[in-house]
Formats: sequence, C-alpha cells, structure tokens
Amino acid sequence: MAFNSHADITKPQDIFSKVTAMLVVTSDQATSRTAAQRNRDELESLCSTLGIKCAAWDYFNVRSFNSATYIGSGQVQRLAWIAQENQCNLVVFNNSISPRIQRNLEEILGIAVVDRQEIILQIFADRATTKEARLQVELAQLQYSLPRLKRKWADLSQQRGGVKGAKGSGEKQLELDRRQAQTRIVRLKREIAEIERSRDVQRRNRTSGKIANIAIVGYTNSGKSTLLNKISDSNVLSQDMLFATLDPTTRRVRLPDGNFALFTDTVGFVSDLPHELVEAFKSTLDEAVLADILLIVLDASREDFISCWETTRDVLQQLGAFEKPRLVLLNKMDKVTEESLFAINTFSMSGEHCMKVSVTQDSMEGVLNEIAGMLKETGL
Ligand SMILES: Nc1nc2c(ncn2[C@@H]2O[C@H](COP(=O)(O)OP(=O)(O)OP(=O)(O)O)[C@@H](O)[C@H]2O)c(=O)[nH]1
Ligand SMILES: [Mg+2]
Repeated sequence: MAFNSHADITKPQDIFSKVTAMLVVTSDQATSRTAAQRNRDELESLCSTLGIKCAAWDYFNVRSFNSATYIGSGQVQRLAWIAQENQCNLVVFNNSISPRIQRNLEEILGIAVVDRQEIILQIFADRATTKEARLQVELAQLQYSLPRLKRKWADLSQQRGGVKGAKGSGEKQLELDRRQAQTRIVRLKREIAEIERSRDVQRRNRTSGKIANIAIVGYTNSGKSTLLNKISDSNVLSQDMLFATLDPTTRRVRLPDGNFALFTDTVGFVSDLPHELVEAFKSTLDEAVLADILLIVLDASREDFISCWETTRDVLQQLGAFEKPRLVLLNKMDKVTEESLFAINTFSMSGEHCMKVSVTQDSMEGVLNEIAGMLKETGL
C-alpha cells in the first residue's frame, strides 16, 4: 500500500464537511470572561473558515487538570448533554489536547473531538497552493497525526469487534502505517530542504546587494497583502479570510527619496500557532529574520488588537527578529469605533514607533517616507 498523504490517516475533510460543532473554551480562574469570549470568537471564525457550523459553546473552568479527560468526568457529562441538545457531531477544544485525552473523550461522547491546532492545520492544508506550501503543510500534518494514528486503528478494531484475528491485523497495519509515515516525513524534509537551498540562493542575491529588505508581518487578516498590493501595484490575493497568504511574495518598490527597497509579504500569525507549523514554515517565517526593517501591520479595528500585537511580538521574539528596527502600522483606522480609540491612543503613546493608517483609504506616501527615513538612520 502506497502512503499518499495525511488525508489517508484521519481523512480530516470527512470530519469537517457538513458538521455542526460545539466549541469548548477552557480556562483557569485567572482568565476573564472577556478573554474567554475572545478565544471563543476566534475559534468560531477559524471553524467557519472551514465551513463548520458552530451551534453551541461552553466555558469550562478547569481547577485541576484531569489526565484522562482534561475537564473531569462531571464536566464531560455536561458537555455531552449540551452537544446532544444542539445536535452537534463535533467538539472543538480551544486548547491543545493530547492524543490520549482526545481518544478518551471520543469514546465517552461518541462523536469526533478535535483541537484548535487541528483546525489551523486544516485551514493551511486548504490554502496551500504552491509546491513548497503543500510540502510544508503535509509535513506539519504528518507530524501532528503520527501520535494519533492509533485513534484510527482503535476505531477500526472496534468496528471489527468479534472477528477473529482482526485486532492483530489492525496492530500490524498500525505499525506499517507508522513506518510509512516516518519514511514520508524524512522524504518531505529532504524535499523542503532542497527548495530552501534554492530559496537561499535567491535570498542571498537579494540581500547581497545594496537594496534594503523590508518584511511585512503581522496577525492574519490585518492587511499585509493589501499593503503590498497598494505600494507595488501587484495583485497578491488579499481577502477577508484567515491565512489568505501562505507563501512570501517580494516586490521592488521605489521610495519617495528615489531609492529602491524590497518588500516581502509573509504568512500571517495567530496565537498558539501549532509548533509543527512553525517548524515546517521555518524558512517562510525566516523572512522576518533576514529583513533589515520590520513593517508590522496591526488591525486596530479589532477590539482585541492588543492581544494581536502581543502574539505578533511573541512570534517575532521566538524567531529572534523583534529587536530589528520596526514600524507598526495601526491599520483599518476607517473602521475603528469610538470605544477602541482610547486603547489605540494609549498604544501609540507607549513609545512604540507607530503610525495610524487605513491602507485601503490613504495614500501610503507617508509610510514609505518613514521607511526611507529609517533606512537612512540605519545607514542603508
Ligand atoms: N476597512 C478596511 N479594510 C482593510 C484595510 N486594509 C485591509 N483591509 C481588508 O482586510 C482584509 C484582509 O486583508 P489582507 O491584505 O488579505 O490581509 P493579510 O494580512 O494579508 O491576511 P493573511 O494573508 O490572511 O494573513 C481584506 O478584506 C482587506 O480588504 C483598511 O485599511 N480598512
Ligand atoms: Mg495576505
């Protein structure tokens, strides 16, 4: 049997199509209700990106983590009741859950249980169009599903219950699948490394010259591609959806002082990006590391823009790029509500180098002027 892809293992598209989900947000006492609500909203928008209908949600306060079911048996009963009342056939946890807990919950509830990480991986899988992005997503999915392979074979053994010898063959198949998955992982890593090598050559050409590199980074859906399109007359896909961009695009832009700079649009960030994805997309995320200046786009019209800022800052810190000269664009000012203005003004007075803009409404001349000034300061 040839091993094709992750889809052969858990068939996520089967799980996600035509499903009605119940969302579960867990937190400890320290998490405020507003933060839980925000987590819920983001989880719902991630789910609806995949076409999953969310019919119910609940907030579980986890005082002590239960190693078998995470939330404890009493709470599982409540979850089961709500899911049944709302005719849900999928439960989505906002936090990561271990393969063991996932299996236990599925057994008790009798419906599929997934976590936010699996939802994000599936969105990336749906979005990946180029060869590199597809390989990177497949690698991330395989690494995520390897410890979960048992789940599928446990289900199969159950269906085959009573058939003599079936359990043994299931286990053998599991071992075979594991080995095939591991071989595929090695192959994928090799192929990705090859693509990375040729990308490195291109990058070296880009960075060896005198021309400055600016990475456009930030939370997903903040307006990064819209900005690149506007300053370079390109047509990178820009849409009101999460993770529209997976591959970096670089464009040469003439600055108001007559010098040229290379602007690179990058993959968007989200809080708790699955570590398998961060690892697989390392070379794409490295665009920020290689840049001379970071242009951070923040959607200021989001009530939780401060959390988006914190996530962006954390990802950049993890990459070791946060200390680079940076300019924060507080974008979508045309959509900002009165209530958010105070938080936005507080942010802009915090000492962070930032500008209030509306990429869709304003000319980007001011932004490009600022970049030209920063380049002069850094001697580029
Ligand atoms: N109202 C308003 N909408 C904007 C503005 N800038 C961008 N948008 C909209 O925001 C949505 C997301 O824009 P994108 O440029 O695709 O965002 P992105 O950061 O590239 O997103 P990903 O690639 O998904 O990470 C689009 O529908 C844009 O039209 C703005 O200044 N005002
Ligand atoms: Mg984009």
